[in-house]
Amino acid sequence: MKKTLSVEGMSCNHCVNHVKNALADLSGIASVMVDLATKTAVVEGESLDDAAMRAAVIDAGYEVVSIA
Ligand SMILES: [Cu+2]
Repeated sequence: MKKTLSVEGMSCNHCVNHVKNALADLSGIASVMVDLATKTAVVEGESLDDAAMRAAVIDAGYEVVSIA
């Protein structure tokens, strides 16, 4: 399964890593790719919990606009 999160608030590579690590720490997530230019995080894994992913990104200090 693969999902794309639209994330607001990232301004540099530090932010990218922060979001990436926050998502990678969640269970069920196999890989995370965060792109600063498109403001997206693409996650792949066995089971992706939208609410958990949203909470992790918010906890890290960023906003999730959508999950598709
Ligand atoms: Cu930053």
